[in-house]
Amino acid sequence: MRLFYGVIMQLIGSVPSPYVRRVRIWAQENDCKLELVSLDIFSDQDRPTMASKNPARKIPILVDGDLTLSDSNSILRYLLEKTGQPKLTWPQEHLLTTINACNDSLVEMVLCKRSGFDTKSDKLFFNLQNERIEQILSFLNSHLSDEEFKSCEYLNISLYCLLDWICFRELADFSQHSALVAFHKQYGERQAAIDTNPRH
Ligand SMILES: N[C@@H](CCC(=O)N[C@@H](CS)C(=O)NCC(=O)O)C(=O)O
Repeated sequence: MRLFYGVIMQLIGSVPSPYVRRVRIWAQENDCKLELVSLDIFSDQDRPTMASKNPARKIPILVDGDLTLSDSNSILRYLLEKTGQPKLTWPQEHLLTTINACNDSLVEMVLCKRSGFDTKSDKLFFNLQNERIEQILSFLNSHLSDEEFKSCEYLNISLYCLLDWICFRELADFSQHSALVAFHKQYGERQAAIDTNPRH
């Protein structure tokens, strides 16, 4: 059955972004054609393109004909509906929000580092992010075998993108969490993970 026809949807984003990568992997795994418009979102040249599509000035952005959507969570909900697939259950939403919180904290820390702050210094903002990141990684490590997690493709994809981005950017150490290490290695063998690898 041909699910997508007409104009090909565009995904505005960048190759390293873990949020963009989630959508790309999901699309590849679900035979959903997306054209990636790859931007350097902090460059003077590309920033206006992003800003013209999303006042929040964040990626990913999906353009499907007249419809523009931002935020990976909304984009995924839209694509699930479009392909006639069930929504995430509430426990799965909770797990996704938890993965997002860890990812968001890491994005904030990267931006702080790029702004010249010492993110290891004993400051409330950094302490809160570091605590959240550590606690969530530990929580996820012990919930990988939960049925809610295992049965949800998008949760698997989102966690993989988070963990692989952590490794790629050397942002945190999860080597003591053996379930996360094994999951990262195993998911990384999937073709969609290989095809979206930001290292090449
Ligand atoms: N909640 C958003 C987060 C997206 C996000 O943080 N994207 C980053 C790139 S990985 C971004 O655009 N950052 C630009 C900024 O914070 O100014 C989502 O799920 O799409």
